[in-house]
Amino acid sequence: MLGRTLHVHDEVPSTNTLAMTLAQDGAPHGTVVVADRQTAGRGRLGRHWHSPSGKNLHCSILLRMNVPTARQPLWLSWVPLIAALATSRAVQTVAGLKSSVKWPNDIMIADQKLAGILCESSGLGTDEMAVIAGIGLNVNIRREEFPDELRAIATSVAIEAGRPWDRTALLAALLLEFETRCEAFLAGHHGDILTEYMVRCATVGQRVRVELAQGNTLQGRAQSVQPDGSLRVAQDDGTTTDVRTGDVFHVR
Ligand code: BT5
Repeated sequence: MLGRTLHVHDEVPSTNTLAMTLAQDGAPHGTVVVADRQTAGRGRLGRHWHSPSGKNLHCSILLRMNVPTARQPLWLSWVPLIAALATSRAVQTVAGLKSSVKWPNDIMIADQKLAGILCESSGLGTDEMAVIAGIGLNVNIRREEFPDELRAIATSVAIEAGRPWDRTALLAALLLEFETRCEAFLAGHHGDILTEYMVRCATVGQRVRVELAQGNTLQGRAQSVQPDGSLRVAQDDGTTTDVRTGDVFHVR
């Protein structure tokens, strides 16, 4: 059960970093690390995650599952997508707010980022693998409290709902949504999760610009999310590319 072992801290550099250390020391499946504040909260590609005290949810969930080596790449591709789906659903269940997912794992309300996800793993090569799903969800931060560079591009549950929300209730709902979907995925209900993800994914059908890891860019229309979790983009020259990693921008 996710959260049966719970580490709660006032302040850590990064819940993901602490969760990875705990994983390497043998922490059990479902261990959750929560911190009120992060002094070095991390986004993808070394980016910073703004994590002030007393406002938002910063948590990292350790998934220690037995996944046959051949299926591990698929599992690794899907954990961030499942975490995004679970976060979006939890916000809707608890606060009644509809959000969408920008592929692969940004949770958005009207083009502003409500939550972000950073997944990290270790232990490839054996059947037992440890994946850390780190989730940063803006809960009670007010617009004027965001630093200048985030004010126009970020939002929070409180901004959208017009009142503060209980971070613990959101965490509990998130753990439940995440657990049921991880189990369904590993039990073979991959197609159901893909369908659910596609329904929430605002990227499908959009014109997109994708900045790829190697510094290349491609532009076209996002057609679908593929069973392997990649985003299929039909480019303007008629070719089709399945994007596995990259930063996606919705283009108007
Ligand atoms: C992410 O990266 O969106 C992943 C964020 C994961 C944070 C969680 S918190 C718990 C756990 N422990 C960690 O150390 N990390 C995880 P990326 O897609 O690279 O987006 C990063 C970008 O989002 C930044 O460059 C900013 O533009 C923006 N950003 C930073 N802080 C934000 C915030 N609080 N709300 C919205 N946008 C933010």
